[in-house]
Amino acid sequence: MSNPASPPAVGVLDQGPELTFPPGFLWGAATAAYQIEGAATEGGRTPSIWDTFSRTPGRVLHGHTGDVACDHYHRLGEDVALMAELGLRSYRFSVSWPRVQPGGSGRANAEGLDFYRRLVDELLAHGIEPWLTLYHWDLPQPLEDAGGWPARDTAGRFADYTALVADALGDRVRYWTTLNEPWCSAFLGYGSGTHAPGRADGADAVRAGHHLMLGHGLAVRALRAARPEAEVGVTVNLYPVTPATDAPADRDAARRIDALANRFFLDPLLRGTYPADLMTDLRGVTDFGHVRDGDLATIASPLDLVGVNYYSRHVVAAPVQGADPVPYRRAPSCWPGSEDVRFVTRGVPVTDMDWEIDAPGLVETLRRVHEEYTDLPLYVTENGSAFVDRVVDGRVDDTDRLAYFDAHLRAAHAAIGAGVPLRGYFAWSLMDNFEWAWGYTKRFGMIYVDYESQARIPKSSARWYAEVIRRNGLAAH
Ligand code: IFM
Repeated sequence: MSNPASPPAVGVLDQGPELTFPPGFLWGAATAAYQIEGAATEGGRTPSIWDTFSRTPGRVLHGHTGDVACDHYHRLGEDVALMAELGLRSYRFSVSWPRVQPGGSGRANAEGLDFYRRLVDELLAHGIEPWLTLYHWDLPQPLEDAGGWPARDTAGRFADYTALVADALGDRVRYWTTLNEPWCSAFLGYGSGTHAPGRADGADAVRAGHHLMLGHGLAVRALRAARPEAEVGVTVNLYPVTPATDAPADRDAARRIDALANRFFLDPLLRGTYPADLMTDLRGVTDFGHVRDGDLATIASPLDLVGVNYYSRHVVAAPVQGADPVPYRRAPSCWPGSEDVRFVTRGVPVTDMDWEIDAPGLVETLRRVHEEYTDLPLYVTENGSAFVDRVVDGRVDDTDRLAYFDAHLRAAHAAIGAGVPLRGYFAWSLMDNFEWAWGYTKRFGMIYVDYESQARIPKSSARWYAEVIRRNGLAAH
C-alpha cells in the first residue's frame, strides 16, 4: 500500500454522517504462529501437535503443512511495515510454545525468544501495540505424547511456559491473552479429531477443556506474579445458538449446544462454576471426576479483559426420532453427549467456509457476555471471513470480505451503543494463512499472500480498513 491516507477504493465511507468509535478504540488485526511463521525446524524450534498432524496423510487438505506458511519468520520487517501502512494500532500474534521452550519443558530457547523480542520491538518502533496470545493451538509434541490436554500435568507445564515468556517479554508487552478458543483445542482436537492432535473421545475432550482452563488460571497467576501491570485476559469463540423452530425439542437442542459451545467456558472462567444442565447432559460421557477442589477458583482468577472471537451463528434442531438408538456412540463428534443434534442452514449468504453471515449475532454475543457475565472491558479479538480471491492486474478486489467487515463493525458500534464496554476490534486476519485442516485453500486475509513468491498484496478490504482506522469510524448508511 503506497498511500494509506488516499481515499478508499470503495465509497461507503464517503457518504452520510460518521459512526464514530470511542476515543482510543484499539483497531487491530490478528494472526497465529503456526498459521504464518513457517521456519518449522529453524532456530531450535521442535515439533508441535500441528506439525505432526499436518504431516500425517489425510489429516490436512492436500497434505499442506505450516513448514513454510507465510514465511513470516523471515519477513517480520516487511510484515510490520505493512501493518504500519495500514495504520494498525495493535497487532495480535501468538507465541509458538515449541519455539521458545522446545519440547515443552525445561529452559527457554534464547533464539526463539529473540524472534519475538525483535517482533515486539519492531511493532513498538512503529507505534503498534503488541498483543500477545500464549496458546494458539501448537502444543509441543512431547506434551501430547505424555497425555496432552486431557492430562492434568499439561496445565502446569503451560504455567511454566507462561512464566518464561512473561520474564522475557513482560517489560514490553502490555496486553496478554492466555488461550485462543479453548473450545477448538478441546472439542476439535480431542472430540471430533478434525484438529490436532486428532483424537476422538468425548470424555477426553471434556477433560481437555477443563485442563485448558486450569492452565489458563495458573498462567494468569504466573503473569500477575511476573508482571503486575500486565492487562490479562482470555479469548473464547462464541456463537449465538438459535433453535430452528419454537418447538420445545428444538429449544432444548439449542440449550444443549449453547452449553457445550459457550457456557462450558464462560461459566467456569467468569463465574467459577460449571452449568448444572451441561453436567447433566454430559452424564453419559464423564462424571467430572477430573475436577479437583480449588480448580474452579483457579480457573476464575480475576481478569482485566475478555476477548471474544465471533464468526457466525449456530441454528439447531432436535434429533430425528428413531434415527439412532445409541447416539452417544456415534463418534467422532465435537458435541459429546449431544451428537444427534442437527445443525440446519437457513439459506442466508455464507462465506467460503459455508458459515452463515450474521452480523446481528455479534451484537447479541457481546451483549450477552456483558449483561450476563461481566463488566470487564471486551475486545473482539477475531472477526473475519474467507472468500475466494482473484488477483486481477495486481489487485484483489475483495468486496465480499469488505462488506462482511463493514456489517460487523456496524454491529460492534451498535453493541457499544447498547452499553457494551467494547474497547477494540481485531480483524482476522492480517494476511492469508494456513487455515488448519483446510490448509491454504481458505483465504481470510486483508493482505493477499502469493504462496509461490511470498508476495503480499493488500486487498481492497485492507485499504478500506486503513481508512476506517484513520477516521476512527465509518459512515452511517
Ligand atoms: O483461522 C482461525 C483462527 O486460527 C482461530 N479462529 C478462527 C479462524 C478462522 O477459522
